[in-house]
Amino acid sequence: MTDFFKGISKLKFADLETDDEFCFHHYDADEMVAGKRMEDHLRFSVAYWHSFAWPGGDPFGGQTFERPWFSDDMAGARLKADVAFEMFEILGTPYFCFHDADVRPEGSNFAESEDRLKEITDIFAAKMEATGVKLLWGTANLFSNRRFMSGAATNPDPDIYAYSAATVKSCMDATKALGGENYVLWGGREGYETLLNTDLAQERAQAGAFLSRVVEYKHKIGFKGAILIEPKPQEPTKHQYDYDVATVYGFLKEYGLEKEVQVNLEQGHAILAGHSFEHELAMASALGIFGSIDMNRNDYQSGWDTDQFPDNPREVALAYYEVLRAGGFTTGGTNFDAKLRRQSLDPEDLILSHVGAMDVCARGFKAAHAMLEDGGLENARSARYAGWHGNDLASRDLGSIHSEVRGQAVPPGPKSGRQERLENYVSRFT
Ligand code: XUL
Ligand code: CO
Repeated sequence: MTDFFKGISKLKFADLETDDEFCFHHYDADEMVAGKRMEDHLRFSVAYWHSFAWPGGDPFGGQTFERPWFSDDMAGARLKADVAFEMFEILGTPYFCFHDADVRPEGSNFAESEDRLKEITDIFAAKMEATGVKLLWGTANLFSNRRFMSGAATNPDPDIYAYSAATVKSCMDATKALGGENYVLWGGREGYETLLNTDLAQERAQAGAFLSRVVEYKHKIGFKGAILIEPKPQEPTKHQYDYDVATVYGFLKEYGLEKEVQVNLEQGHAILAGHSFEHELAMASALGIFGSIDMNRNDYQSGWDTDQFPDNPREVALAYYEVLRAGGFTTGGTNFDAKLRRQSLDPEDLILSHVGAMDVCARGFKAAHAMLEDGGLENARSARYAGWHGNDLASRDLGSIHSEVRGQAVPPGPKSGRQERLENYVSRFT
């Protein structure tokens, strides 16, 4: 045991009556909803990078956090792993996610970096066995190191493509070794800063080839998890190729990968793309590529990806409503890709930020389930499209439709969309 979280023991579900901060008020892992435990519905996951690797910088200032494991050696990486698993146990979060760069210091060359990743993978395996904590997804950090400044798969330099491919292989190997349920690709630098130096067609072809090789490798090693792309429109690049769900779907179709790859959707990324989170979820579900979620919010004023813990039950309810309509999670889960504000220095902040997020998610999830069970929205939706049920109009030619419409004595009139009534309905649950 480290002493980082000293004095904080495993959190329990209490109830709304207590004002004790160090317990859950809405999230009861064992509560049964629709025949399934809340823990198994929500599948919470802690993001290793934000909680344990992020130093607290912003564009105007550097590190604010001082953590005992912040060093560039393996001793720091091992201590970090100890603290991370202590936090998972305190929170009772069943999953975590990581990038290679979060968990091991960079080596002097690829081989040394990979050997270090393997050493940490073995440490994780033992800790996962001892605690029962599982890996929701693994991923490669192909964006922080300066070698990736002009892209990874889409870099103009083939040597960087090769380095990226080797890195993804090593991270897929680590993810498989740890029984990871998904492998995520977030293309932070797969985009451009200026069109003036960019060959879009070339970069797109490189991205397509890269993803095809990833899918081939998945099958070669027998990785049973899902491959997920995480869309984001921009930041850090001016334009990112995996802009949003619709864009990713077009790309997958072009390379014949729409049955092989799904999406990991992040609330803040949806907002940056000019969508709501529920839009992205509904779109992914409609296209059959919904996979998993990063449940964090953006500040609506700042216009960048602030990665804050969710705090809005209504927004969360609308998101989980779409998750439930899509059938709930299979390999996916609720990953908090969220970081503390840089003034939140205390170990307690790390715990309580997650407690609040888990409670808000539980509240939102239960509201979403109640709405779906009540059926108010689905009945209204179904009634709205009732005219299409059993109707062959869409397969008829324009000429036959034209003759029919010409014969109408009275043209069809508009019908209310009843938006406010539906919003009022949602307010009854949230
Ligand atoms: C960046 C982001 C990443 C991915 C994993 O905006 O969301 O942390 O989730 O690389
Ligand atoms: Co994310």
